Amino acid sequence: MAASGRFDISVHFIQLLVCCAWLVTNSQLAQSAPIKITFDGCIPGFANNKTQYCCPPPYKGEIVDFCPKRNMSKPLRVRKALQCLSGHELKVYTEKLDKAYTILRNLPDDDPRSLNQQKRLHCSYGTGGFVQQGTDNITIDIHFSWLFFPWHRYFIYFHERIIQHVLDDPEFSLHFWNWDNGFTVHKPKGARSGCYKRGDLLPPIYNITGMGQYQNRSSRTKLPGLPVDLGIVPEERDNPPTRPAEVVKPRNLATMHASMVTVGNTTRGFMGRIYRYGDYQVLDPLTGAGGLEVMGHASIHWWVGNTMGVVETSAGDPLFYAHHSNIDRLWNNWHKVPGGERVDYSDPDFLEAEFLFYDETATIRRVKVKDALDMEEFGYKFQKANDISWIDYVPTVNSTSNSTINSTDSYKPQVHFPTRWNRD
Ligand SMILES: *[C@@H]1O[C@H](CO)[C@@H](O)[C@H](O)[C@H]1NC(C)=O
Ligand SMILES: *[C@@H]1O[C@H](CO)[C@@H](O)[C@H](O)[C@H]1NC(C)=O
Ligand SMILES: *[C@@H]1O[C@H](CO)[C@@H](O)[C@H](O)[C@H]1NC(C)=O
Ligand SMILES: *[C@@H]1O[C@H](CO)[C@@H](O)[C@H](O)[C@H]1NC(C)=O
Ligand SMILES: *[C@@H]1O[C@H](CO)[C@@H](O)[C@H](O)[C@H]1NC(C)=O
Ligand SMILES: *[C@@H]1O[C@H](CO)[C@@H](O)[C@H](O)[C@H]1NC(C)=O
Ligand SMILES: *[C@@H]1O[C@H](CO)[C@@H](O)[C@H](O)[C@H]1NC(C)=O
Ligand SMILES: *[C@@H]1O[C@H](CO)[C@@H](O)[C@H](O)[C@H]1NC(C)=O
Ligand SMILES: *[C@@H]1O[C@H](CO)[C@@H](O)[C@H](O)[C@H]1NC(C)=O
Ligand SMILES: [Cu+2]
Repeated sequence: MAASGRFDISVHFIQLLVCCAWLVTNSQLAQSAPIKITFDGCIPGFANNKTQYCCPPPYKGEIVDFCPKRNMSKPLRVRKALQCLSGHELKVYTEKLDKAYTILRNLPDDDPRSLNQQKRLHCSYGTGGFVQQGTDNITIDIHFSWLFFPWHRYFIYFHERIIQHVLDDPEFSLHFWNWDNGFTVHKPKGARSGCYKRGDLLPPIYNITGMGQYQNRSSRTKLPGLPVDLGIVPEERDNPPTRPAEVVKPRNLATMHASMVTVGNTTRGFMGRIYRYGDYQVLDPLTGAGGLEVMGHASIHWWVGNTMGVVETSAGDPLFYAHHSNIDRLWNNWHKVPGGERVDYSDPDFLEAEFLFYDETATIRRVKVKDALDMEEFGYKFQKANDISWIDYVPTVNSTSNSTINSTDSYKPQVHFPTRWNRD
């Protein structure tokens, strides 16, 4: 960040005045450049010691720039904590998920809005399937770097729009799996709309056999009353132990405290490494990711297991989107945790990085990281939840995250596919 400090102020200034303006000059000035994605020349990716075939279907239309813009005459939609939905609202939401995911599962396989294609897009972005625009063979991963939070914000936002479209329900919101909160507490005095129930169990509405949002998950998820384990570490990912509540509950708190408060008290510690044009993707989360991405986010993927447990299929489990809705919420709330240096990167190579996504009309939209940073522009907010449980936690047990994250930025270049492939 230091090297580009000179440009930070001006870029922020321009950003305030013209959201969505396409800056063309700063990257040359900074003698570096942002990463840009093209779907052309998509190649098979590589993950979990296997070649992964997940390129998007051929696209003939035009790519249309997209910038989220809040409609000021509408209230913000509220993404709520799943464990606090009840009665009629719970029933209606359960039915909406069922209908939406049944439709998405049944769309033709080459429709980019189908659940299968959304899964494959995440797979391409997460296994080195795309090559950086302007390079021959430098592949991209949107994990383990500063791209993690903004990319996933856009990804689930477009997913939400696709669901709104197929349900013809513009108010549909991706309610979140509040897995970070293991404690039911009394509503604080004066609090109105918050959720103060524990949320660290598998959300029951994603576990109804026969419904569209159901997925066969690991044997751990079949044990009623077993809380999630945020302490599953990379070495355990293929065969995570099932640890009981008395072990995981205190450690989950310590892990959230580390990810959000201590390890996460700097931009690097929370958001992950700097990642510019020409940088190689890393395969080791511990050298690139911020605290929450590894200890919290990844542990949940491994705890749920089966399709959710590996990058090439995780976005094929509808629970992915409720999980990432919580990640999106935690990014937003991180800025408000007291202490430390809690600002997003302001480096132009971060702000100007570009991604492509399919919208609800199956049009490819080009988006920029800088337009993802103000969440309210997307037209939603999150219900308040019991974050104070881990903010105020005084560690008495070791978290997993404070010992395993390596925030040193050096890493080994890794190129997996020296030859170009055609679309699979
Ligand atoms: C990766 O796959 C190759 C070939 O399929 C195999 O020989 C090798 O043992 C595998 N490595 C690991 C770590 O599983
Ligand atoms: C903004 O919201 C209002 C009220 O729902 C609606 O009438 C209007 O069409 C919206 N404007 C845009 C640009 O979507
Ligand atoms: C569900 O997943 C488990 C592994 O967790 C597997 O053993 C089982 O065969 C799967 N069941 C079905 C119906 O696919
Ligand atoms: C999820 O559903 C399965 C199948 O109905 C059931 O066996 C399991 O106990 C449920 N999981 C939880 C956590 O209740
Ligand atoms: C972050 O926390 C660590 C210890 O947990 C401390 O040494 C460091 O000074 C803190 N950094 C900031 C910017 O507050
Ligand atoms: C790591 O965990 C230990 C034990 O919980 C704690 O004493 C220490 O302060 C933690 N370090 C950081 C950087 O959070
Ligand atoms: C916590 O971590 C520290 C440093 O890594 C270690 O010395 C200590 O034994 C650990 N404590 C527990 C209870 O595991
Ligand atoms: C962190 O990564 C750097 C660079 O890859 C390495 O030199 C260092 O030993 C690592 N530290 C730990 C604790 O693994
Ligand atoms: C990648 O491209 C560069 C320059 O275009 C070339 O020098 C290098 O050999 C290529 N690497 C591989 C592994 O193909
Ligand atoms: Cu991901």
